[in-house]
Amino acid sequence: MHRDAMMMADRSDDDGDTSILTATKPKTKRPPLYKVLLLNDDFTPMEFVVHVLERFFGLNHAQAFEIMLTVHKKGVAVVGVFSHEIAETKVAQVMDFARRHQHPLQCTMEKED
Ligand code: TYC
Repeated sequence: MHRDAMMMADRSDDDGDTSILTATKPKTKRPPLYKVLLLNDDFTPMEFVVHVLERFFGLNHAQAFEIMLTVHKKGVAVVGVFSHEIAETKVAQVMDFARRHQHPLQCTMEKED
């Protein structure tokens, strides 16, 4: 028997096509987003927090005052949602500004679900 015929003797599917097609979605995964959180404390002046929110988060005075009050009453609030890099920059800007003014204001970031 011819060599190839021998090899094919017990294989009906002999063209290398296993007939298993795996459908794959073109993955265009969006990068994760991060919440920037502002934490309450007993010492940072309210006006300073309002200024921080206006300066670094582009909020108008009324919006900034409202979020400051939410943090003051509830202990924490989301002040914005950003890419990882932008969130890191905002946190660093707030932390540096608070440190330079000797206020214990804390700002952190957290991955969105
Ligand atoms: N609790 C502060 C006060 O009574 C005000 C404050 C608000 C501090 C928000 C921090 O993230 C903060 N002076």
